[in-house]
Amino acid sequence: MTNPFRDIADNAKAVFIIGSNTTEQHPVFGSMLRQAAIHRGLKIVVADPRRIDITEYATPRYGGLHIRQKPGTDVALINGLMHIILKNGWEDKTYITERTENFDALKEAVEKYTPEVTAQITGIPVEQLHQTAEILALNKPMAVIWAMGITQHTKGVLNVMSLANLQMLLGNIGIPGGGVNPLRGQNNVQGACDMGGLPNVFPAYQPVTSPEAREKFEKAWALDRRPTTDDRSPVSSPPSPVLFGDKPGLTVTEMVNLAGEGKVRLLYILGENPVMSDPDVNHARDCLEHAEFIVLQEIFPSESAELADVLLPGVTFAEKDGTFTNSERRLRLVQQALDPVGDSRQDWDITAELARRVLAMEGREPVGPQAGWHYANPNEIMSEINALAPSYAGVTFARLAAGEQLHWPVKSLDHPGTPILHIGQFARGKGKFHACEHLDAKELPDEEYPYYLNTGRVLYHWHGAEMTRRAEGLLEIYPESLVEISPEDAVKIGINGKDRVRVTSRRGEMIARAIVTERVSAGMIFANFHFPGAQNANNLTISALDPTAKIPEFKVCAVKVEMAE
Ligand SMILES: Nc1nc2c(c(=O)[nH]1)N[C@H]1C(S)=C(S)[C@@H](COP(=O)(O)OP(=O)(O)OC[C@H]3O[C@@H](n4cnc5c(=O)[nH]c(N)nc54)[C@H](O)[C@@H]3O)O[C@H]1N2
Ligand SMILES: Nc1nc2c(c(=O)[nH]1)N[C@H]1C(S)=C(S)[C@@H](COP(=O)(O)OP(=O)(O)OC[C@H]3O[C@@H](n4cnc5c(=O)[nH]c(N)nc54)[C@H](O)[C@@H]3O)O[C@H]1N2
Ligand SMILES: [Mo]
Repeated sequence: MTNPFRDIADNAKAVFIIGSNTTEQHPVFGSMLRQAAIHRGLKIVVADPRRIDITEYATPRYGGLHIRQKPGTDVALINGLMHIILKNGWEDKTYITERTENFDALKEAVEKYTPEVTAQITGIPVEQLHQTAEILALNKPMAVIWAMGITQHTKGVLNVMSLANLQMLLGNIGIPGGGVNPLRGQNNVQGACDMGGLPNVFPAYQPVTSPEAREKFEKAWALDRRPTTDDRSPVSSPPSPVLFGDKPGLTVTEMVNLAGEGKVRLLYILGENPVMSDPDVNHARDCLEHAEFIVLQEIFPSESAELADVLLPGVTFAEKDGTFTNSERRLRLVQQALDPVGDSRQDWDITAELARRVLAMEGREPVGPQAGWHYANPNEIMSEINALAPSYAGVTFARLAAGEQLHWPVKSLDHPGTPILHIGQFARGKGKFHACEHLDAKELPDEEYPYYLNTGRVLYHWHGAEMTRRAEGLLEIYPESLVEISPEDAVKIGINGKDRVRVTSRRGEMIARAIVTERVSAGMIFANFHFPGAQNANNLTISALDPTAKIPEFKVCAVKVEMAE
């Protein structure tokens, strides 16, 4: 997020929530927004195919609106809104001139997304498009908020660029109460990305393709060159350091497919449950079965444990010291509250020992000062982070323990952190508009598979639900997978209440109980991936990927629905 939660809740005049089920999936922020609507007149516009809970506050009574697009039509919707904004002269002309470039290309691209064309593609009435554009443009500052409804598409990157276009057009980036605000998912996924848990960057987003970045990390992490069996060089020559490759690695979605082709032979999986969470999971399981060796580091023997050759018991958040970085780039101190259970060990300690053993087996010696994997405690790891990741340079456990609220970049020990990004200037200098065109999703409903399948989560469970299916109270409230079906479609299918339905796609089937609800509109159903086996929506999903981000199209595929018995 460019802006903190509290800043948006206190300072935004309007928010545009697009593809985020905020009150169920980010309940703390969701209730801050709800409070702001009630107490200070924050206007909430929601663009979501489903009537999610936050839409109760996106009504004319609160000065807001809920618009329901067809799944996968967001680029057309956002272009259509920008078309109306430009026609009315509501754009921020000074901001565009001073802070952006490539505006003409954007203008040209949105020209053809007239309200009529946009209504045709998105299914949103023309009148509502006008109302939406007006609320978003005339209430400044306006913050855009999104989550997986925007990113989990084959054009997820185009969706995100379109939202950045909208915010630059309105001059809403780099100001309090505005910004582009993707809500992150897993509690520390932001921190994992910051630390280089991505295939193309070192910690703090320093690209592996950059010679300066590689040189810096080679100095810190280099090993001596491993003598190979055909090495004829004289023994007396000094070992030369192993250089890092300059090619980005694989994303997780690519690894699984390549395992199926025998090109990835070993997988070391930490805290992920692919047998539940991967798209088209029947195919994913086949691929994983092809891998020669799978190591799984977990806190429970999950569904994926059946595929693993070795299980390494890690520890839960309550048994750890360290930091989590949340969605607003704020570092939170995590302090161990419980002793680890049984033979389990700290996740970092397991990984470090594995690394040391591999080094020893290969007879390699660390050359760089930070290459030996000898950490006594998380504090030492944080010192290494301070030295190598510029945006975390000034983050220490001591500062966090003293109660400082540090949003990265924190450039030095006396730097106060950066709650709002891009004030005055963008990281790249001028903000660049990207012209984006609407593209259809990979698989759309047809005669044989007439319904859109939309997938996601519910309030009471967490993904593969290894943790939440162990909580009795939660299971009492939400004991099994439910498939949301509209009242109109329920009549067509012949469902009467909570009957069991069989949902089929080109890739598999799911059998679960229906819940008849106006949360979904006619022609689409919504299912989750919290329960294993036949109840998992990922039996149905498609593994089509966004070409740049390689994120799967979890939000759109085609299915048929019939009574199961
Ligand atoms: N209780 C609970 N909370 C969680 C999680 C959990 O499992 N349980 N998971 C966490 C994680 S890792 C993540 S990533 C986040 C996810 O948080 P969200 O992205 O908010 O959750 P999803 O259920 O994926 O729902 C996305 C929203 O997008 C809408 N949507 C579907 N298709 C489209 C579309 O084409 N366009 C638009 N604009 N919207 C669409 C859906 O109707 C839904 O309201 O939640 C986090 N919080
Ligand atoms: N159909 C569909 N599929 C989806 C999505 C969707 O919207 N629709 N969303 C996708 C998204 S956004 C996400 S983030 C993924 C989530 O997919 P996963 O990451 O596979 O799901 P989790 O259930 O969160 O798995 C985390 C595992 O880590 C373990 N764990 C928890 N804490 C620790 C720890 O401290 N140490 C270790 N070693 N292990 C730990 C838990 O027991 C759990 O089994 O699902 C994706 N799949
Ligand atoms: Mo996520």
